[in-house]
Amino acid sequence: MTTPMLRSMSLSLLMLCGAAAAQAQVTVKEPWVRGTVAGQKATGAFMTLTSATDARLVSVASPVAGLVEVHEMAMSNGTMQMRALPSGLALPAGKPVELKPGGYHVMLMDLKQPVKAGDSVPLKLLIEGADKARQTIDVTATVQALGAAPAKMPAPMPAHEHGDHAH
Ligand SMILES: [Cu+2]
Repeated sequence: MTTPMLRSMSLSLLMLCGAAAAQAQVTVKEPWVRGTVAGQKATGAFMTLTSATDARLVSVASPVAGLVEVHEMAMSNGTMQMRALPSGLALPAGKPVELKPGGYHVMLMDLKQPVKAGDSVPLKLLIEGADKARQTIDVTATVQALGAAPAKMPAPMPAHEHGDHAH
């Protein structure tokens, strides 16, 4: 007995915005923020971004944090380190870009107070299209408990407590 296979339709990239003033059309999926404990001054925000056209995430702002940066993680001399992306995070047309623990993330620093599971954290994403047109996207991220991380998180991430963090 064979299982009928659905042929995956070849997704020709349906650009919703043709000629008209091309605001980069960006979809934000499952935004969340890792909860913090008392005294913790930094945490990460995660989501999946898909832009219909080539664009980049230039910066992020949030009222809960004094400073917000877009970070990447990379292996350096055998240790996982993170650093700010100086020119933002590229969002290639039609390709989901995942921000997740252990990978790209939005770094919320100088937290004004702990963020607890169930809280909502507003994030304002500044997106720049290939034509340099900028727009902001308001996102509400839900805080998930500190331990609720997907497995890949490199334990409590000492770098997130600043330390050797180079800004
Ligand atoms: Cu970071």
